[in-house]
Amino acid sequence: MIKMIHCSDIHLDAVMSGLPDKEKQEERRNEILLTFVRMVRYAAKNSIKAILIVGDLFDSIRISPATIDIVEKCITGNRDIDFYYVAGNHEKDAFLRELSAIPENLKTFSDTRTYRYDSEKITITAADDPGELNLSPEDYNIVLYHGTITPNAWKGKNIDYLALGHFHELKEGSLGSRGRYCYSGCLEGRGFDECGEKGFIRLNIINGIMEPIFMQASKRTIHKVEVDITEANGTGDADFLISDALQKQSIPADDLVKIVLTGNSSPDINIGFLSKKYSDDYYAVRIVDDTSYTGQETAGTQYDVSLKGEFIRMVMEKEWPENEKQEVIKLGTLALGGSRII
Ligand SMILES: [Mn+2]
Repeated sequence: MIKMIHCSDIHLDAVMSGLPDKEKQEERRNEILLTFVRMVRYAAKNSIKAILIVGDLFDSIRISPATIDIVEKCITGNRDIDFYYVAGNHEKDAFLRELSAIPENLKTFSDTRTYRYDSEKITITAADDPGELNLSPEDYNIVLYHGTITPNAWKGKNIDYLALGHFHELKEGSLGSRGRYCYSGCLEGRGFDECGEKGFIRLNIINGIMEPIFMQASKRTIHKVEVDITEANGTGDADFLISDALQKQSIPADDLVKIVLTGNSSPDINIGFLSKKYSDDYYAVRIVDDTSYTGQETAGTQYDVSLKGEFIRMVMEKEWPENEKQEVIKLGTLALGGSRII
């Protein structure tokens, strides 16, 4: 049996702009690096033979000296593990340029496109295009690719496991009669748009049969909690509904919470107050108003850079009677929110 890890989109050194203060931004930046280190330690402890890093290991072409140092030590300090690395669209060639030397166990695909574990008949190939693949049906073929795929284009190529990077959510699917593809998602949610469990894929390959297992790895999870506030007649009611929704999920105080308000909005919900209140209960909280327009919020929304804002601005410019404008805005924003109008 051979054991591997598939990970991607770690985005080391990313700025966590969604967090309220600089201290927490810095803390999260370090936590991402620590989670990467923890994953490598897990690999060493569990006799993992290879770590497949499918792009966006770093967030940009600017990598801090401390981060490059830690990553380099992770690789050189674990000579038994082969680190396979393809660059992502974020870091481009910055990682390899910043290294003082390319460690022997860092497989970059710059000279060799396919590596092979002969005893297990396993190949690992980096692909830029499915058309360039020429894989033997006799082997167990793993292909690395960072980007968006059309699964049909990768079928019939003798791929057993297409290890993907680029999307930050776990996503997998079939490649027809042989093989499957998988986006591992990122190791840590970096902002409130990256909710849910994050981690890596552990691959156990035995005699050409492989079982991928998702391993939760993040230090903190970003939870998404939707709260319908249609019944709320003010901030106090909304507070009660939010509190009720949060209590139904046992979210650790160390985690982050994105509270999405849905339904029809009521006038005068003080989101600032609610954000402040719940921020004391968790590591960080973001309240997002995703309610539909009910006639009271034109003044705020019309300046939003959203489809809803765009729509309201368009209607407000018309020379229609005011009550007709309000009716059109109401129906239009309900439709944009996915509600049934009739
Ligand atoms: Mn990415």
